[in-house]
Amino acid sequence: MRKSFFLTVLAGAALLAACSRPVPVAQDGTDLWLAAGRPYADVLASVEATIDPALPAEAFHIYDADGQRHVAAGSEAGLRYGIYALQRAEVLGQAGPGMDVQEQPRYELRLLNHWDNLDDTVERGYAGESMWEWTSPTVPEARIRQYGELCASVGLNGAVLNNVNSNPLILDAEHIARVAKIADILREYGIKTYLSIKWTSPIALSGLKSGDPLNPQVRQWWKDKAAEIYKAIPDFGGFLVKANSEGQAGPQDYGRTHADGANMLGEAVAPYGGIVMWRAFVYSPTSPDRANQAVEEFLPLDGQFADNVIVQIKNGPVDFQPREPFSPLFGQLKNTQMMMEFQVTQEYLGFSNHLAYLGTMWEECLQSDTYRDGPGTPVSKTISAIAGVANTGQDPNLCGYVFAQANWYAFGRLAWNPELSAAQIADEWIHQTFLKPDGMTDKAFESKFVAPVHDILMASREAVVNYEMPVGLHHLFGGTHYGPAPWDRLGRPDWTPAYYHQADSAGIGFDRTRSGSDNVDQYNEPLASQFNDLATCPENLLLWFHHVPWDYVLSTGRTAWDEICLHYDAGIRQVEAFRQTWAGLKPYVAPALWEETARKLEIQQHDGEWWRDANVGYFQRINGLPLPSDVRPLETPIDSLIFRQVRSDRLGMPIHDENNRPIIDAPRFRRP
Ligand code: GCV
Repeated sequence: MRKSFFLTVLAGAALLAACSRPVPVAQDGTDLWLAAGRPYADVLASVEATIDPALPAEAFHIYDADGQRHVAAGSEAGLRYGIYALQRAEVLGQAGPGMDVQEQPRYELRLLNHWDNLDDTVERGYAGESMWEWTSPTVPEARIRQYGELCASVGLNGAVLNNVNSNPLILDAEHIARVAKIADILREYGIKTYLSIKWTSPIALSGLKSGDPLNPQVRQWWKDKAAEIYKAIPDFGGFLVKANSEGQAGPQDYGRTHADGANMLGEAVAPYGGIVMWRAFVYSPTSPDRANQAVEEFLPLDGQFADNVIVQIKNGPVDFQPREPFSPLFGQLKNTQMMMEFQVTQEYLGFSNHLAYLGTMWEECLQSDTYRDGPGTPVSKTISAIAGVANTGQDPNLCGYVFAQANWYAFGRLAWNPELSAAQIADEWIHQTFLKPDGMTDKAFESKFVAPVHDILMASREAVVNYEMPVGLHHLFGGTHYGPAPWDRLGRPDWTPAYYHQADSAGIGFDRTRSGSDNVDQYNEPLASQFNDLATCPENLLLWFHHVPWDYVLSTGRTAWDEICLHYDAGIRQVEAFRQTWAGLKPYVAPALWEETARKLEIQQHDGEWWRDANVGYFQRINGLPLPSDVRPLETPIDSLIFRQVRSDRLGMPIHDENNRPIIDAPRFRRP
């Protein structure tokens, strides 16, 4: 009797446990952050929607009145943003009775830049071939519609379809007709279409002898081309231009300035309301400091650009590194419209293999005070537009990795409102992307799943900085931009890590102080003096601005060498901790997503170990110093890493073995 009673109780408890055990909802990441909300059409049908011309065009107002939810907006686009905002609020549990939210975007231009080539490869793309499928006879309408919805849901309103290293054929009749088809679809989602142009297009397409922006024939050619494009795409946005940069031709080849070139194109598109985005990513191998060059070339032109020209500036002065100070141009140009260029695709942060949430990096940049108009002039207030280099491709989940989707989302949200915190955006993204398991309370989901994933996201960028290039080190990459190559000192100096780390037996770091390249003086006071002085320079930028002896003591009481070693080790420990956390999250995530992330995190850890072993091992060869006692020994001796890089596939994706370790056998670097 007693025994059967216990058996019954046990069986009951087991049943209860089974019933209350969460059951993950099947999902595979192909819905991105629109996974959790009600379908757009349902949300729209459930409200009283009105266009109110009194509101700014892209603004919306969600409110309750007369027992009914209303969404009023200044235009169809504004209404779409309002409906998506409501959908998001519903997912976040912020759409209860009495909801009253009014918003409008901070910047008028919120664009993605696609570095997609006409042969369907994507420069720095890690999610498969071009999502536009240039080589296919038809345009991929379903994918473009999905892209349109995703962009609109976070408020993006423009897309540059092709690579800034542009192929002139993008402007031939055949491609203009194809671009028009894409533009017709994107328009339905409030997205304007733009193109990157090649400076020498008049020569390549029509046999002109010159590309001189002051040559009347060249000017007419661009006017005629603009007329042809606008005939096919009446609301065409305009041109993005990479000129006199990394081998691309430009107006300087004809003795003219960036302003001459940009204004010539500006004049061609002005009659149609078009704009020109002129990139400030310029540097030549002969200058003593690549970080100085954008200011050197663009400051003298301040005030010379036409009204419909905007200068597009990368967030940092070098090139999308895991950590850079903000580009000093943001604090220097006062009479030029400026546009931020962030990189959503993770060219330098582990491609679509590493979990690196970039919201924190962009927040750091946008909120940096430039002191341009006195204290309280953050980068976000010096710019009037924003662009992100896209991380999309043909992969079914569009980004190659579910966690890479967070960066597209974060970029869109910050483009809409640069005051949003990276933490809030991370929280939104998790709730919208991952479906709550069946049989799990909201409270349990928050504490057991959302909170730990949030913590991983928020720590992830710093982990990458730690295991790739801590304490202000930068550009230690090999040619693939995936993996370390601190030994590389052959070829064009400013394309080699040795140019950036300047390590020798005495010390390490790039001297950008007043006794070095004087990059510090491109910043406004008090930043210039703060960066210049070792005692006040932020230590996470120490080796960006200073060359210090290996035994220089930081505020932690440790030497520069020990600090470098410690950070490398800490980065790997962080990724180990992410893996451990993720292992515990298995009961709450669909198997497909859990497996993918578990594998990617393992790759990330192994890659991190490679970064540490290569960099620490190499610097140790130079300084002969032992590792500090509290960091773990290196795993792979430097002799088997030096002068080697990872094997890559046709699209440039690194290859890992069956144990998720990078295959590092491709020789690239000849011994000096
Ligand atoms: C599109 C870096 C990248 C290049 C890129 C360039 C740019 O150098 O490695 O792939 O070219 O930036 O932004 O123009």
